[in-house]
Amino acid sequence: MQTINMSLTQQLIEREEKYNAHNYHPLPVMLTKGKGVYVWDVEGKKYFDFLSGYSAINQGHCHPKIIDALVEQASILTLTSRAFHSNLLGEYAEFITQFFGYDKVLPMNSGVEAVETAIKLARRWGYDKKGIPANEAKIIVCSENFHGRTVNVISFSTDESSKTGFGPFISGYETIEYNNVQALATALKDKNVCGFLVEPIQGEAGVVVPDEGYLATCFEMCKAANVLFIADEIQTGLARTGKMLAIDHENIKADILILGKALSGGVLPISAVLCNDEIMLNIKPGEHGSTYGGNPLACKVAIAALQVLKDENMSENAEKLGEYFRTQIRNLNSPFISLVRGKGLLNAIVIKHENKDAAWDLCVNMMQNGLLAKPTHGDKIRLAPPLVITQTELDECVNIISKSLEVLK
Ligand code: IF1
Repeated sequence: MQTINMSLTQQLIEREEKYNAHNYHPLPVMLTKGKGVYVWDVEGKKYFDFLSGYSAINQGHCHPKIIDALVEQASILTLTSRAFHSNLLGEYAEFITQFFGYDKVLPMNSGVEAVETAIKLARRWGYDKKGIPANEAKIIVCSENFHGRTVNVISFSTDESSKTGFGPFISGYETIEYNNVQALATALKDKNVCGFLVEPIQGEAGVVVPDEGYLATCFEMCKAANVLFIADEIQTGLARTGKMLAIDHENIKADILILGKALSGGVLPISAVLCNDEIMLNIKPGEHGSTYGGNPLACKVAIAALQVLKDENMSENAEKLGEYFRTQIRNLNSPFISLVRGKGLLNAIVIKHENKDAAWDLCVNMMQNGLLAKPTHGDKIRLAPPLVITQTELDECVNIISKSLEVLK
Protein backbone atom coordinates (compact mmCIF):
# COMPACT_ATOMS: atom_id res chain seq x y z
CA MET A 1 0.00 0.00 0.00
CA GLN A 2 1.37 3.44 -0.95
CA THR A 3 2.64 5.35 2.12
CA ILE A 4 2.01 9.09 2.55
CA ASN A 5 4.61 11.39 0.96
CA MET A 6 5.07 13.57 4.01
CA SER A 7 6.77 16.47 2.18
CA LEU A 8 3.63 18.24 0.84
CA THR A 9 1.46 17.07 3.75
CA GLN A 10 4.12 18.19 6.23
CA GLN A 11 4.50 21.60 4.56
CA LEU A 12 0.76 22.20 4.73
CA ILE A 13 0.57 21.04 8.34
CA GLU A 14 3.35 23.44 9.25
CA ARG A 15 1.54 26.33 7.57
CA GLU A 16 -1.69 25.47 9.38
CA GLU A 17 0.14 25.29 12.71
CA LYS A 18 1.79 28.64 12.06
CA TYR A 19 -1.44 30.54 11.44
CA ASN A 20 -4.23 28.48 13.02
CA ALA A 21 -5.04 27.93 16.71
CA HIS A 22 -3.66 24.74 18.21
CA ASN A 23 -6.98 23.62 19.65
CA TYR A 24 -6.91 20.15 18.10
CA HIS A 25 -4.43 17.31 17.67
CA PRO A 26 -5.37 15.88 14.26
CA LEU A 27 -3.96 12.77 12.66
CA PRO A 28 -1.10 13.75 10.26
CA VAL A 29 -3.24 13.59 7.10
CA MET A 30 -4.17 16.56 4.85
CA LEU A 31 -7.54 16.04 3.18
CA THR A 32 -8.62 17.81 0.04
CA LYS A 33 -11.61 15.90 -1.42
CA GLY A 34 -14.54 13.79 -0.26
CA LYS A 35 -17.20 11.67 -1.98
CA GLY A 36 -19.51 9.17 -0.30
CA VAL A 37 -17.55 7.02 2.15
CA TYR A 38 -14.20 8.17 0.72
CA VAL A 39 -11.83 11.09 1.27
CA TRP A 40 -8.56 11.85 -0.53
CA ASP A 41 -5.44 13.60 0.77
CA VAL A 42 -3.25 16.13 -1.03
CA GLU A 43 -0.98 13.31 -2.20
CA GLY A 44 -3.93 11.67 -3.96
CA LYS A 45 -4.18 8.82 -1.42
CA LYS A 46 -7.74 7.51 -0.86
CA TYR A 47 -9.21 6.62 2.53
CA PHE A 48 -12.38 5.27 4.06
CA ASP A 49 -13.74 7.97 6.39
CA PHE A 50 -14.60 6.16 9.66
CA LEU A 51 -15.29 9.33 11.61
CA SER A 52 -17.88 10.95 9.29
CA GLY A 53 -17.23 14.40 10.73
CA TYR A 54 -18.25 13.07 14.18
CA SER A 55 -21.53 11.86 12.62
CA ALA A 56 -22.21 15.04 10.65
CA ILE A 57 -21.64 13.21 7.36
CA ASN A 58 -24.17 10.39 7.75
CA GLN A 59 -25.33 10.89 4.14
CA GLY A 60 -21.78 10.54 2.80
CA HIS A 61 -19.40 13.29 1.64
CA CYS A 62 -20.92 15.75 -0.87
CA HIS A 63 -24.18 13.85 -1.34
CA PRO A 64 -25.31 14.94 -4.85
CA LYS A 65 -28.88 15.79 -3.81
CA ILE A 66 -27.71 17.91 -0.86
CA ILE A 67 -25.07 19.65 -2.96
CA ASP A 68 -27.65 20.34 -5.69
CA ALA A 69 -29.91 21.98 -3.08
CA LEU A 70 -26.98 24.05 -1.78
CA VAL A 71 -25.79 25.16 -5.22
CA GLU A 72 -29.29 25.98 -6.48
CA GLN A 73 -30.22 28.08 -3.43
CA ALA A 74 -26.81 29.72 -3.13
CA SER A 75 -27.45 31.86 -6.20
CA ILE A 76 -31.05 32.75 -5.24
CA LEU A 77 -31.05 33.89 -1.56
CA THR A 78 -28.74 32.83 1.27
CA LEU A 79 -29.64 35.07 4.24
CA THR A 80 -32.30 37.63 5.14
CA SER A 81 -31.90 37.58 8.96
CA ARG A 82 -35.14 37.08 10.90
CA ALA A 83 -35.85 40.80 10.70
CA PHE A 84 -37.82 39.85 7.59
CA HIS A 85 -39.69 36.71 6.57
CA SER A 86 -38.21 34.44 3.93
CA ASN A 87 -40.38 31.92 2.09
CA LEU A 88 -38.15 28.91 2.81
CA LEU A 89 -38.32 29.17 6.62
CA GLY A 90 -42.02 28.30 6.73
CA GLU A 91 -41.52 25.50 4.23
CA TYR A 92 -38.64 24.05 6.28
CA ALA A 93 -40.39 24.52 9.64
CA GLU A 94 -43.47 22.69 8.34
CA PHE A 95 -41.28 19.93 6.85
CA ILE A 96 -39.13 19.23 9.91
CA THR A 97 -41.94 19.51 12.49
CA GLN A 98 -44.02 17.01 10.51
CA PHE A 99 -40.93 14.82 9.96
CA PHE A 100 -40.42 14.44 13.74
CA GLY A 101 -43.97 15.14 15.03
CA TYR A 102 -43.70 18.39 16.99
CA ASP A 103 -45.64 21.67 16.95
CA LYS A 104 -42.62 23.90 16.36
CA VAL A 105 -38.90 24.18 15.59
CA LEU A 106 -36.39 26.84 16.67
CA PRO A 107 -33.60 26.86 14.05
CA MET A 108 -30.00 27.50 15.10
CA ASN A 109 -26.56 26.79 13.60
CA SER A 110 -24.06 24.79 15.70
CA GLY A 111 -24.99 21.93 17.97
CA VAL A 112 -24.02 23.71 21.15
CA GLU A 113 -26.19 26.68 20.19
CA ALA A 114 -29.12 24.26 20.00
CA VAL A 115 -28.18 22.83 23.42
CA GLU A 116 -28.05 26.36 24.85
CA THR A 117 -31.44 27.06 23.25
CA ALA A 118 -32.92 23.89 24.78
CA ILE A 119 -31.60 24.92 28.21
CA LYS A 120 -33.22 28.37 27.86
CA LEU A 121 -36.52 26.80 26.72
CA ALA A 122 -36.52 24.34 29.64
CA ARG A 123 -35.70 27.01 32.21
CA ARG A 124 -38.33 29.38 30.81
CA TRP A 125 -40.95 26.61 30.87
CA GLY A 126 -39.87 25.88 34.46
CA TYR A 127 -40.56 29.48 35.49
CA ASP A 128 -43.63 30.24 33.37
CA LYS A 129 -45.42 26.87 33.46
CA LYS A 130 -44.04 24.84 36.40
CA GLY A 131 -43.81 27.82 38.75
CA ILE A 132 -40.18 27.39 39.78
CA PRO A 133 -38.99 30.49 41.67
CA ALA A 134 -36.96 32.94 39.54
CA ASN A 135 -33.32 31.87 38.94
CA GLU A 136 -33.83 28.63 40.92
CA ALA A 137 -34.34 26.26 37.94
CA LYS A 138 -32.14 23.16 37.91
CA ILE A 139 -31.29 20.83 35.02
CA ILE A 140 -30.11 17.28 35.67
CA VAL A 141 -27.16 16.14 33.52
CA CYS A 142 -25.02 12.99 33.42
CA SER A 143 -21.38 12.52 34.29
CA GLU A 144 -19.11 11.95 31.24
CA ASN A 145 -21.51 14.06 29.18
CA PHE A 146 -20.57 15.97 26.07
CA HIS A 147 -22.96 18.69 24.93
CA GLY A 148 -20.59 21.26 23.44
CA ARG A 149 -17.98 23.79 24.44
CA THR A 150 -19.58 27.10 25.45
CA VAL A 151 -18.79 28.27 28.98
CA ASN A 152 -22.35 27.49 30.12
CA VAL A 153 -22.27 23.97 28.69
CA ILE A 154 -18.79 23.11 30.01
CA SER A 155 -20.06 24.34 33.39
CA PHE A 156 -21.70 20.90 33.70
CA SER A 157 -18.95 18.88 31.99
CA THR A 158 -17.15 16.33 34.16
CA ASP A 159 -14.15 16.27 31.80
CA GLU A 160 -11.42 18.48 33.26
CA SER A 161 -9.71 18.87 29.86
CA SER A 162 -12.88 20.60 28.58
CA LYS A 163 -13.21 23.05 31.47
CA THR A 164 -9.92 23.74 33.31
CA GLY A 165 -8.93 27.36 32.98
CA PHE A 166 -12.27 28.56 31.58
CA GLY A 167 -14.12 29.47 34.81
CA PRO A 168 -16.06 30.95 36.48
CA PHE A 169 -18.88 28.60 35.59
CA ILE A 170 -22.66 28.78 35.55
CA SER A 171 -24.77 27.15 38.27
CA GLY A 172 -28.11 25.37 38.04
CA TYR A 173 -26.99 21.86 37.10
CA GLU A 174 -27.15 18.61 39.07
CA THR A 175 -24.85 15.82 37.85
CA ILE A 176 -25.87 12.16 38.19
CA GLU A 177 -24.29 8.92 37.06
CA TYR A 178 -25.28 7.87 33.54
CA ASN A 179 -27.28 4.65 33.16
CA ASN A 180 -28.37 4.79 36.84
CA VAL A 181 -32.14 5.23 37.25
CA GLN A 182 -31.90 5.36 41.05
CA ALA A 183 -29.59 8.40 40.75
CA LEU A 184 -32.22 10.10 38.59
CA ALA A 185 -35.01 9.20 41.01
CA THR A 186 -33.10 10.90 43.82
CA ALA A 187 -32.33 14.02 41.76
CA LEU A 188 -35.97 14.33 40.67
CA LYS A 189 -37.03 14.87 44.28
CA ASP A 190 -35.87 18.49 43.89
CA LYS A 191 -39.02 20.43 42.94
CA ASN A 192 -36.93 23.08 41.19
CA VAL A 193 -35.79 20.67 38.48
CA CYS A 194 -37.15 21.71 35.05
CA GLY A 195 -35.32 19.26 32.79
CA PHE A 196 -33.16 16.15 32.36
CA LEU A 197 -30.60 16.62 29.55
CA VAL A 198 -29.22 13.30 28.25
CA GLU A 199 -27.37 11.76 25.30
CA PRO A 200 -29.14 8.51 24.30
CA ILE A 201 -25.62 7.11 23.76
CA GLN A 202 -22.60 8.96 25.17
CA GLY A 203 -20.49 9.53 22.10
CA GLU A 204 -17.43 11.31 23.41
CA ALA A 205 -17.26 9.04 26.44
CA GLY A 206 -16.45 6.30 23.95
CA VAL A 207 -19.87 5.24 22.60
CA VAL A 208 -21.32 4.22 25.96
CA VAL A 209 -24.68 2.49 25.35
CA PRO A 210 -26.99 2.49 28.39
CA ASP A 211 -28.91 -0.62 29.49
CA GLU A 212 -31.99 -1.59 27.50
CA GLY A 213 -34.92 0.33 28.99
CA TYR A 214 -32.84 2.99 30.74
CA LEU A 215 -34.08 5.84 28.55
CA ALA A 216 -37.72 4.70 28.68
CA THR A 217 -37.57 4.45 32.48
CA CYS A 218 -35.99 7.91 32.73
CA PHE A 219 -38.66 9.29 30.43
CA GLU A 220 -41.47 7.89 32.59
CA MET A 221 -39.82 9.17 35.77
CA CYS A 222 -39.47 12.67 34.28
CA LYS A 223 -43.12 12.65 33.23
CA ALA A 224 -44.20 11.65 36.75
CA ALA A 225 -42.07 14.44 38.22
CA ASN A 226 -43.26 17.10 35.72
CA VAL A 227 -39.71 17.44 34.38
CA LEU A 228 -38.85 17.85 30.69
CA PHE A 229 -36.98 14.97 29.02
CA ILE A 230 -34.41 16.67 26.77
CA ALA A 231 -32.71 14.38 24.22
CA ASP A 232 -29.42 15.55 22.75
CA GLU A 233 -29.50 13.63 19.45
CA ILE A 234 -26.87 15.80 17.80
CA GLN A 235 -24.56 12.82 17.36
CA THR A 236 -26.91 9.85 17.80
CA GLY A 237 -29.80 11.14 15.68
CA LEU A 238 -30.56 11.13 11.98
CA ALA A 239 -30.28 7.40 11.31
CA ARG A 240 -26.82 6.93 12.86
CA THR A 241 -27.87 4.25 15.40
CA GLY A 242 -30.21 2.30 13.12
CA LYS A 243 -33.37 4.33 13.80
CA MET A 244 -34.16 7.90 12.76
CA LEU A 245 -33.55 8.86 16.41
CA ALA A 246 -31.67 6.79 19.01
CA ILE A 247 -34.61 7.19 21.40
CA ASP A 248 -36.84 5.50 18.81
CA HIS A 249 -35.23 2.22 19.92
CA GLU A 250 -37.19 2.71 23.18
CA ASN A 251 -40.32 4.19 21.62
CA ILE A 252 -40.15 7.42 23.60
CA LYS A 253 -40.72 10.98 22.39
CA ALA A 254 -38.56 13.66 23.98
CA ASP A 255 -40.24 16.82 25.31
CA ILE A 256 -37.36 18.73 23.72
CA LEU A 257 -35.42 17.20 20.81
CA ILE A 258 -32.01 18.62 19.88
CA LEU A 259 -30.55 17.98 16.40
CA GLY A 260 -27.40 19.11 14.60
CA LYS A 261 -24.47 17.69 12.59
CA ALA A 262 -26.09 15.46 9.91
CA LEU A 263 -29.08 17.82 9.72
CA SER A 264 -27.04 19.36 6.86
CA GLY A 265 -25.20 16.20 5.75
CA GLY A 266 -21.91 17.89 6.62
CA VAL A 267 -22.49 20.80 4.24
CA LEU A 268 -23.30 23.70 6.59
CA PRO A 269 -23.65 24.21 10.38
CA ILE A 270 -27.38 23.60 10.89
CA SER A 271 -29.02 22.70 14.21
CA ALA A 272 -32.56 22.66 15.49
CA VAL A 273 -34.63 22.40 18.67
CA LEU A 274 -38.09 20.81 18.38
CA CYS A 275 -40.83 20.87 21.00
CA ASN A 276 -44.54 21.57 21.39
CA ASP A 277 -46.23 24.93 21.87
CA GLU A 278 -46.51 24.62 25.68
CA ILE A 279 -42.69 24.80 25.81
CA MET A 280 -41.79 26.75 22.65
CA LEU A 281 -44.18 29.68 22.98
CA ASN A 282 -42.84 30.86 26.35
CA ILE A 283 -40.01 32.56 24.41
CA LYS A 284 -41.43 35.77 22.99
CA PRO A 285 -40.23 37.86 20.02
CA GLY A 286 -36.81 39.38 20.65
CA GLU A 287 -35.93 37.03 23.54
CA HIS A 288 -33.72 34.58 21.63
CA GLY A 289 -32.25 34.20 18.15
CA SER A 290 -29.18 34.17 15.91
CA THR A 291 -28.11 35.96 12.74
CA TYR A 292 -27.98 32.81 10.61
CA GLY A 293 -30.62 30.74 12.42
CA GLY A 294 -33.16 29.49 9.84
CA ASN A 295 -31.44 31.11 6.87
CA PRO A 296 -32.87 30.15 3.44
CA LEU A 297 -29.73 28.29 2.38
CA ALA A 298 -29.82 26.16 5.54
CA CYS A 299 -33.55 25.53 5.11
CA LYS A 300 -33.08 24.20 1.58
CA VAL A 301 -30.08 22.07 2.54
CA ALA A 302 -31.73 20.61 5.66
CA ILE A 303 -34.85 19.55 3.74
CA ALA A 304 -32.65 17.74 1.21
CA ALA A 305 -30.47 16.19 3.96
CA LEU A 306 -33.52 14.83 5.81
CA GLN A 307 -35.19 13.61 2.62
CA VAL A 308 -32.22 11.51 1.49
CA LEU A 309 -32.01 9.83 4.92
CA LYS A 310 -35.52 8.47 4.28
CA ASP A 311 -35.33 7.94 0.51
CA GLU A 312 -32.13 5.91 0.81
CA ASN A 313 -33.22 3.92 3.89
CA MET A 314 -30.13 4.95 5.81
CA SER A 315 -31.52 3.91 9.21
CA GLU A 316 -32.17 0.39 7.96
CA ASN A 317 -28.70 0.22 6.41
CA ALA A 318 -27.11 1.42 9.64
CA GLU A 319 -29.06 -1.16 11.65
CA LYS A 320 -28.16 -4.09 9.38
CA LEU A 321 -24.53 -3.21 8.72
CA GLY A 322 -23.94 -2.15 12.33
CA GLU A 323 -24.82 -5.63 13.58
CA TYR A 324 -22.70 -7.15 10.82
CA PHE A 325 -19.73 -4.89 11.59
CA ARG A 326 -19.70 -5.63 15.34
CA THR A 327 -19.87 -9.37 14.60
CA GLN A 328 -17.01 -9.18 12.09
CA ILE A 329 -14.80 -7.20 14.51
CA ARG A 330 -15.57 -9.60 17.39
CA ASN A 331 -14.72 -12.54 15.12
CA LEU A 332 -11.20 -11.12 14.68
CA ASN A 333 -10.63 -12.31 18.27
CA SER A 334 -7.87 -9.75 18.56
CA PRO A 335 -6.02 -9.85 21.91
CA PHE A 336 -5.83 -6.03 21.64
CA ILE A 337 -9.57 -5.36 21.47
CA SER A 338 -11.19 -5.72 24.88
CA LEU A 339 -14.67 -4.92 23.56
CA VAL A 340 -16.75 -3.62 20.69
CA ARG A 341 -19.82 -1.57 21.54
CA GLY A 342 -22.37 0.56 19.78
CA LYS A 343 -25.70 0.74 18.03
CA GLY A 344 -26.23 0.93 14.30
CA LEU A 345 -23.14 2.44 12.70
CA LEU A 346 -22.05 4.33 15.83
CA ASN A 347 -19.47 1.94 17.26
CA ALA A 348 -16.22 1.98 19.18
CA ILE A 349 -13.52 -0.52 20.09
CA VAL A 350 -11.69 -0.40 23.42
CA ILE A 351 -7.97 -1.13 23.02
CA LYS A 352 -6.19 -3.30 25.60
CA HIS A 353 -2.39 -2.79 25.56
CA GLU A 354 0.36 -1.84 27.99
CA ASN A 355 1.40 1.01 25.66
CA LYS A 356 -0.87 3.98 26.53
CA ASP A 357 -0.46 5.29 22.95
CA ALA A 358 -1.65 2.01 21.41
CA ALA A 359 -4.97 3.46 20.18
CA TRP A 360 -3.20 6.39 18.52
CA ASP A 361 -0.58 4.08 16.97
CA LEU A 362 -3.34 1.86 15.62
CA CYS A 363 -5.09 4.90 14.11
CA VAL A 364 -1.85 6.00 12.42
CA ASN A 365 -1.41 2.48 11.03
CA MET A 366 -5.02 2.35 9.83
CA MET A 367 -4.42 5.72 8.16
CA GLN A 368 -1.42 4.28 6.32
CA ASN A 369 -3.60 1.34 5.30
CA GLY A 370 -6.37 3.60 3.98
CA LEU A 371 -8.87 4.07 6.83
CA LEU A 372 -9.30 7.21 8.97
CA ALA A 373 -10.49 6.97 12.57
CA LYS A 374 -9.50 8.74 15.77
CA PRO A 375 -9.15 7.75 19.44
CA THR A 376 -11.47 9.25 22.02
CA HIS A 377 -10.34 9.47 25.65
CA GLY A 378 -7.17 7.47 25.20
CA ASP A 379 -7.98 3.82 24.67
CA LYS A 380 -11.23 3.96 22.67
CA ILE A 381 -11.49 4.34 18.92
CA ARG A 382 -14.79 5.51 17.45
CA LEU A 383 -15.65 3.66 14.22
CA ALA A 384 -18.47 5.46 12.45
CA PRO A 385 -18.54 5.42 8.63
CA PRO A 386 -21.12 7.29 6.55
CA LEU A 387 -24.45 5.39 6.51
CA VAL A 388 -24.22 4.89 2.73
CA ILE A 389 -21.46 2.31 3.17
CA THR A 390 -22.03 -1.11 1.53
CA GLN A 391 -21.30 -4.54 2.99
CA THR A 392 -18.51 -5.03 0.44
CA GLU A 393 -16.87 -1.76 1.51
CA LEU A 394 -17.34 -2.72 5.17
CA ASP A 395 -15.59 -6.06 4.53
CA GLU A 396 -12.66 -4.16 3.05
CA CYS A 397 -12.57 -1.94 6.17
CA VAL A 398 -12.62 -4.93 8.52
CA ASN A 399 -9.63 -6.30 6.61
CA ILE A 400 -7.79 -2.98 6.99
CA ILE A 401 -8.52 -2.93 10.74
CA SER A 402 -7.40 -6.55 11.08
CA LYS A 403 -4.17 -5.93 9.18
CA SER A 404 -3.48 -2.69 11.11
CA LEU A 405 -3.80 -4.43 14.48
CA GLU A 406 -0.48 -6.15 13.65
CA VAL A 407 1.29 -2.91 14.68
CA LEU A 408 0.34 -3.60 18.30
CA LYS A 409 2.22 -6.90 18.40
C1 IF1 B 1 -15.26 18.98 19.37
C2 IF1 B 1 -16.73 15.37 20.87
C3 IF1 B 1 -18.20 14.11 19.42
C4 IF1 B 1 -22.07 16.36 20.48
C5 IF1 B 1 -23.24 16.24 21.25
C6 IF1 B 1 -23.52 18.59 21.27
C7 IF1 B 1 -22.36 18.76 20.50
C8 IF1 B 1 -21.61 17.63 20.10
C9 IF1 B 1 -23.76 14.87 21.66
C10 IF1 B 1 -21.95 20.18 20.12
C11 IF1 B 1 -20.37 17.82 19.30
C12 IF1 B 1 -18.31 17.18 18.37
C13 IF1 B 1 -17.60 18.45 18.79
C14 IF1 B 1 -16.18 18.26 18.39
C15 IF1 B 1 -15.90 16.76 18.40
C16 IF1 B 1 -17.26 16.11 18.44
C17 IF1 B 1 -17.44 15.19 19.58
F1 IF1 B 1 -15.67 14.58 20.75
F2 IF1 B 1 -16.42 16.60 21.07
F3 IF1 B 1 -17.54 14.94 21.82
F4 IF1 B 1 -18.84 13.93 18.34
F5 IF1 B 1 -18.29 13.19 20.30
N1 IF1 B 1 -23.93 17.35 21.63
N2 IF1 B 1 -19.52 16.90 19.14
O1 IF1 B 1 -21.37 15.23 20.11
O2 IF1 B 1 -22.12 20.37 18.72
O3 IF1 B 1 -21.35 22.73 18.74
O4 IF1 B 1 -19.81 20.94 17.95
O5 IF1 B 1 -21.83 21.53 16.59
O6 IF1 B 1 -15.71 19.98 19.95
O7 IF1 B 1 -14.11 18.52 19.52
P1 IF1 B 1 -21.22 21.46 17.97
